Amino acid sequence: MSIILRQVHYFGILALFSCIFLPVTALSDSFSAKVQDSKGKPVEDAVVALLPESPEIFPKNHEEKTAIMDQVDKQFTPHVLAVRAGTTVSFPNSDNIRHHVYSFSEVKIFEHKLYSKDEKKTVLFDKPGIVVLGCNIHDSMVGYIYVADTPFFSVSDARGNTAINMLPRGDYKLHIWHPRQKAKSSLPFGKITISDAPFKTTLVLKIKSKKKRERVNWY
Ligand SMILES: [Cu+2]
Repeated sequence: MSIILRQVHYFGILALFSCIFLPVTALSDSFSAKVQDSKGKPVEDAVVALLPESPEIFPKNHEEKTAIMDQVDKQFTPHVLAVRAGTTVSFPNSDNIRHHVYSFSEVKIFEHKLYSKDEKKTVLFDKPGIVVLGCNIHDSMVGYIYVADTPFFSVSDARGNTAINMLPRGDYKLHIWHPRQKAKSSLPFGKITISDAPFKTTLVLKIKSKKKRERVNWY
């Protein structure tokens, strides 16, 4: 296992504050993690997903959601997008040139042939898994969509920070994924428990060095 988890529990003073200031009906709390490489540098574009151990923890009203995977300066933007299964993703083209977006990934195979700025293209991602995006015209374009089997996920920012708020209390399996990690699947990390205090942790992930935005085939 190439990941080391260091948990920092904030019981004690924080728990005391929670007891004093939170209403008795508060049934959720927050999770945050800092993702680092083995040298302690922040890792951007890592997906952290929390899968509830009890299915009843899922929010009852799952609204249809939409998300955007843009194309800007011949790059997919964001580089990594995370969505819940059942989400429709829009693929606008913000460049003044045409793109030809495709995926050969088993999770969702599709193709939007050459299209320009004013055309609207969408895809429904109904199965969980990892989708690799490419452009037939521009080989250097590569993007990823992580389709999560949970509404509880976050993608790390440039400082390696992830945050998930309004988490129902309970036990979760923590998964982490990054396009340049060595393992070929989302890594199950272990269990965490969300109780009556913010849960904070650091995740150390061994990834390949970033020479360029090379294509990594996940299908
Ligand atoms: Cu293109």
